[in-house]
Amino acid sequence: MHVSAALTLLAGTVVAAKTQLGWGFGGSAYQIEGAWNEDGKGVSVYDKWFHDGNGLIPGDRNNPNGDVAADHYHRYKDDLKHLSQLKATAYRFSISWPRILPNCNGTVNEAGVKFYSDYIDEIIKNGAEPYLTMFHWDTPQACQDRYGGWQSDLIVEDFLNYADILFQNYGDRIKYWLPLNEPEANCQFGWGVGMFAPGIKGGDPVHFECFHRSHLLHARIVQLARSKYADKAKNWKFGMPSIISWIEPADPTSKADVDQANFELGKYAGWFFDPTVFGDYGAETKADTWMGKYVPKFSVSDASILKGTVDFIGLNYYSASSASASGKQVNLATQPTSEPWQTVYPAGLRKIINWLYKRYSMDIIVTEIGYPGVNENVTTLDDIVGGVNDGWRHKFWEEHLTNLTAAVEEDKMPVKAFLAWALMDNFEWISYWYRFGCIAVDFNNGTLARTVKNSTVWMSNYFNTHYDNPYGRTPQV
Ligand code: PSG
Repeated sequence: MHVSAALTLLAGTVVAAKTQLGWGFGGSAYQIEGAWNEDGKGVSVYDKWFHDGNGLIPGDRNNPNGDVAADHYHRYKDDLKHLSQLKATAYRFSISWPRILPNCNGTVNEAGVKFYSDYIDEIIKNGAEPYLTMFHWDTPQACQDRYGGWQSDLIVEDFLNYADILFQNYGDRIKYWLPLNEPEANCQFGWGVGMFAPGIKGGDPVHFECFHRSHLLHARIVQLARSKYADKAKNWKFGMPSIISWIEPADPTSKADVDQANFELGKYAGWFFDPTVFGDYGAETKADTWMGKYVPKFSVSDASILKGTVDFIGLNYYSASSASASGKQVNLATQPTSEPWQTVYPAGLRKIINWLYKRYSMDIIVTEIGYPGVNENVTTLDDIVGGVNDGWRHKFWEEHLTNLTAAVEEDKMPVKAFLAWALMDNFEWISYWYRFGCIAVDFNNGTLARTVKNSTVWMSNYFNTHYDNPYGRTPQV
């Protein structure tokens, strides 16, 4: 049932009510907060990783790390004012686990608990619905030192205790919970390949086992919420944001290519989302020659607690590729990007939404989507990395939002929110070079001054003319 079908009579004119769809921005603690050792915060694996001199790009700014980042920890009140100024209705943030439990031994840092309580109040004051991410990869270093972090089942009990603290302290104001952001990427980069903190090169067996553990942990967190906080949890919504690219058949008229593309989509969706919806990895995941070798089996009891532990599919959409039976590839890119792993393909947003809905029949929330800018050699649309007159990002939003609206209005897809990555320029895990922010941060001369990018003003206008606020919050500032 679409709200747009409803008609309201207003002062003699017929006004069609618009579809309700939340919109706003996202961010993660390590990438923006800074204040890495303030107010009782413990060391995270990323603090140690960069302090030890890892992850540096030759020739990049001197020893980049998240020690200061965008200094959001000190400037959050001013930063969050942009939400009301831009009339955003939602904001996704992550909690730094080591601010809450600095030593991984159960001792709570009350200053950390208070910081995020004030933070949530500030989001709400600015009229936005808070989406809380419990974990965006900044594991306490103490958990790594004690038992190898995500390589050990001991992390499950520690994390459950952490989640319980968050439910207890923030459950009166938070409805949308994202326990783990892209746990597969965390496991792959941190413990499998070892290119991100803590740099463990455990290979495929560790990567798959770590992700399997993440699924089981997610299930236990939701189980805890629904048992211990049953009353509130009736209104809570859980999701597991995962990055999934659209895969296009190289030749859409070839059945073999279509089957191949579907198989490849299925193996990723079946790895990331199927366990949370159906209680098991997907058939394609198990059949894949690589994944099939490593995905562990869920026991009958594990499967029963896993099944149904998400209320929406959390889609992080950044990229697309092609697949074919013959190995032929087509280039889908519609515009340049400074990220080597990104292919900008706006039509893929509409297609992946339809594909996911067909598989899961569930609400979909775009939990991340964004564009890092282009480099100085490509200036025809007036955009350089870090620029405010960001024509390329404007094109990026305009084409993706056209596809979003087609999915919602024409295809009748239940997309409930769209969270642009990110609120502000930030530390992109290795460098400040990639500027995903909707608000520019002046890292170049160190002032960290904020300026709203032109494309963001355009996006705000687009959402406010096309969609209604589903959350019923209004700014109190
Ligand atoms: C993006 C890119 C890769 C893995 C994961 C992401 N990769 O290297 O292929 S997801 C997402 C992440 C957020 C980043 C954003 C942009 O959750 O923290 O800032 O990508 O890279």
